[in-house]
Amino acid sequence: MGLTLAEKILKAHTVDGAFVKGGEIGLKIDQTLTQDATGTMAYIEFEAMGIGQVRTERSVAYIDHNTLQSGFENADDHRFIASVAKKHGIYFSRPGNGICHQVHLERFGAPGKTLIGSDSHTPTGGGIGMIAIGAGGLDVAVAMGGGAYYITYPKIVRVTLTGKLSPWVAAKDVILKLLSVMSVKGGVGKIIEYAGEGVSTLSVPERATITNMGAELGATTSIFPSDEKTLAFLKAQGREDCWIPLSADPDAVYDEEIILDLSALEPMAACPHSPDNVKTISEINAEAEGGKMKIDQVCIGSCTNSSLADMLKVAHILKGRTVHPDVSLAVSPGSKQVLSMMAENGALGTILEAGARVLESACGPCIGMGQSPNSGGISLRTFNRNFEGRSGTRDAKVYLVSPEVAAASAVAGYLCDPRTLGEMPIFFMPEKFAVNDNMIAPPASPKEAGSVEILRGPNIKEYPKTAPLAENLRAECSLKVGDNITTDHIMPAGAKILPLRSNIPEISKHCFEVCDESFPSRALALGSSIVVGGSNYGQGSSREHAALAPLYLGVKAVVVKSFARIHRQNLINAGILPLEFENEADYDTVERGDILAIEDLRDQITADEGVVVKNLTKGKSFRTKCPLSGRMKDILLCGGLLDYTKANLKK
Ligand code: MIC
Ligand code: SF4
Repeated sequence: MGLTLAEKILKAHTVDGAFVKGGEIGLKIDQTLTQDATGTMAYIEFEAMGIGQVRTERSVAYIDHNTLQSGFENADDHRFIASVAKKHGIYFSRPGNGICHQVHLERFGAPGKTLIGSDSHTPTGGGIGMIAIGAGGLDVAVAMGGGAYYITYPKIVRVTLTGKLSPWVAAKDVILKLLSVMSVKGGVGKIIEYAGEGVSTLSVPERATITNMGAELGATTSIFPSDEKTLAFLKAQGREDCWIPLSADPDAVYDEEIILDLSALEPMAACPHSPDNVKTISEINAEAEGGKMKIDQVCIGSCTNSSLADMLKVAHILKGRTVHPDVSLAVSPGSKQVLSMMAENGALGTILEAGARVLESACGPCIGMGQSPNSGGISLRTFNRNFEGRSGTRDAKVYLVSPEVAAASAVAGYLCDPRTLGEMPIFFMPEKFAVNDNMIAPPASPKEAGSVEILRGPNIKEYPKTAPLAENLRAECSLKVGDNITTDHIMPAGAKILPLRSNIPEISKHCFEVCDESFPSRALALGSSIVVGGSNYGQGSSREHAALAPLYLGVKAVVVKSFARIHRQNLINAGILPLEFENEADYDTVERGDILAIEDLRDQITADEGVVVKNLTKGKSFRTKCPLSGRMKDILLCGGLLDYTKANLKK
């Protein structure tokens, strides 16, 4: 039986566990990436493990999220990461060099390699034929130390692309369509593998837009074959040496197949407040007053849509036009390379002339670092997430669209189908890109590493206290939330809170504040408590702070209908028990304030037969599932991955 493309790479990297569906496999990791918002904590953890030099082929630390320096905190974190990188053999991409996923694709990604990154959009690398997976910072720290990264052998979904995109229809519309078919939880436990004749019609940046937003499907990762298009991309970057052809065997067996006809797609948008709430532009306008949805803001950029090709499309649409007087247009090119090339070829001038506000090459508005919309504002964004409040304005309405829709709408002042602009401009991509890695600082040589001093600012605090899993647990339900709770609900980001990423006691004061402002003080006062939630709990980002803040606040267990992959792993890594209702109806029987008890917890975890939770207030019991591999059990029993790793290193 042949192998799928993903299976080929997974198999070549499996160093632990049997290569069987549903089992846990440990993967050798070739490359890692971190960004600054998760990186400070990841490097605090790396340091706590006491490992010297990284043991990967390539590890890169990017500064791209917390670039608004409205106090000393972010600058101190940047300096800390720079010094750790220099000391431990990690390449350091300086602030201004661009968004981690865009830069990694341009300068480091390679077909057939494995990459894990402390950011959920790491699967962007799948656009170039890598197995690239988002993970918590602690998992990345372990991989940097040479440890395997563990995943459940996923189901493999073949998405067969037929036909060819029509003019003005974009890669963004492909992934929006898939989100409308599969939903934000449809990809959990799956790898999405693209195949079919439509693949060769898509460039690497287009493929990367699609694999990037595979994160929104909840998928473990997404991957495209490595072909002539991949070679052309690598050649343009002067990196053709790392190209290898890669595709599935003709007799590969898939768990599911979805057929998507590219020719049948039309411009679409994900409506507030979920990436899978997808409608066509014409449907949305038809529902709006006067048949046109007026807009207040347009933001173009993010790791999803900030390539040179995206920027050139935008420039062509804006050429000779002016941004509508009621609209604020912000453009953030994805990397220094993209921005320099735009400056050289005149696209930057065109965009400026049209009235755009050009921002630095960073995440910026995508993570609420500035550009929050006006009250109740309608913002069109080429980004990947439109969760409530993420933009920094709680009552804003964010629509996710392609660069084509974004630019056309910025000029029109309302949500505009770009097909109304007539012929699509034709332009050619340069064969060679401007390569200048002067903003990527190499690490010190192993000889000099010893004398590199780690520079720590006063905002950098230690990892929260952990303890081995208790024998018996008796705790109050401190919070009950509904379905699809995102990590942006659990641990909000934005310009005010992000500077606290290396200070768990302070950042914890904002935990769950979107749902219930009194939660942090209540949980802290209780000392230990349990959170109850619905399905797809913890979807979205990889931020382990959504587990570390609850850990600090004394949350011992989270009982939900189902979990998102990375967040569940982050809870285990933090030593917090992730339980799932065996019977979802039991969710309705628990209320905030109920006293819950679990007896013989360690034995129940070891026995692997589920965990019984007694609701002492209601005088009832319910059963929960907690499927764990042997390794995961040991991690939980130890009190988390940090303690587990330290204990194993001692051995
Ligand atoms: C995001 O897009 O939500 C982030 C910010 O990039 C996160 C990481 C973080 O919270 O620092 C992610 O996607 O993992
Ligand atoms: Fe940055 Fe936004 Fe991409 Fe996250 S989704 S890495 S915040 S650009």
